[in-house]
Amino acid sequence: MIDDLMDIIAQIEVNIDYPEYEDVEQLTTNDLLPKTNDWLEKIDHILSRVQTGQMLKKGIDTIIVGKPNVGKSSLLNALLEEDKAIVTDIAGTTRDLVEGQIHIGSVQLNLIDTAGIRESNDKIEQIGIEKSQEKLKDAKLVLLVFDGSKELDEEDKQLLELTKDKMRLIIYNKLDKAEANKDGIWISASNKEIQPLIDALENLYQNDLLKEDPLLSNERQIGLLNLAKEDMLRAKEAMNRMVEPDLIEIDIQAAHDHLKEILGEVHREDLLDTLFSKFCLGK
Ligand SMILES: Nc1nc2c(ncn2[C@@H]2O[C@H](COP(=O)(O)OP(=O)(O)OP(=O)(O)O)[C@@H](O)[C@H]2O)c(=O)[nH]1
Ligand SMILES: [Mg+2]
Repeated sequence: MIDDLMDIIAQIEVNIDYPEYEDVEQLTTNDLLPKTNDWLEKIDHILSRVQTGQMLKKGIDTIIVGKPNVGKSSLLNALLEEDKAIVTDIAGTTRDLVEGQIHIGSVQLNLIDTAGIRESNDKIEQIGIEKSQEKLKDAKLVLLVFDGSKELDEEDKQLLELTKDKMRLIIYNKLDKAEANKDGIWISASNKEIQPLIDALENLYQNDLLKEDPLLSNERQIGLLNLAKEDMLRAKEAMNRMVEPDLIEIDIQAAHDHLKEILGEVHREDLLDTLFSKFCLGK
């Protein structure tokens, strides 16, 4: 990420700071607009990585959803390796939310077991179902559980529809009394056979995005990054109003300074190295 930042800074310096390289007087709005768009895109990219990093630190809110009796609480217990939620063969056992945390590699999942979603006349169960639906809205990841020993029915299909815009994993439980005849993750929660799910979770959150990055954690730096974005947006807006390039450069310069502040203690030397290696400045 530091490389990405230095890249933007170096590019701005080439276009704005270093008249020897390109004649500043000749830079027109037409030249600057595509460049500014490009810088904005890069800043947004870094910001989205920062946000992902922050989310991973706090944990990913993961909701276990499904009809009653499919084995949601059994799955929670298997994941937690602890009998935290009550499991019975009575549909509608879980009424309140049951929560627990697990770690998959460096990623924390905040698990929430919920009341099975169905039409119910039971007042207490109905409140539980409403809580499930409320939690579903905020959840970042959905573990949608079906009973693999049965055909999907209308209620299952409604849950597929309800969660279709969410990041989700489709899980078929009770593999011990079923055949894996559909695409999905097949497990047996009550037998603690959940490795395919663990593997799927690992795959989901395993990419270089998540590698430790010193920039991901620092609130001050995130603030500066947002300021740089505002400067760039202002520059872009000025371009659209056909303001003098000189004035537009003031905003770009401000963005540059904010980005450089993020680098803080990173040595000036490194920056020059990047400049020289990328643009052969001064050679
Ligand atoms: N054969 C088999 N039975 C299972 C499995 N997982 C759960 N069960 C059984 O299914 C029944 C319901 O399990 P729960 O975990 O309570 O199901 P739930 O989805 O939490 O149900 P509600 O809380 O009512 O919504 C229990 O009798 C469990 O023992 C499994 O992998 N195989
Ligand atoms: Mg339950």
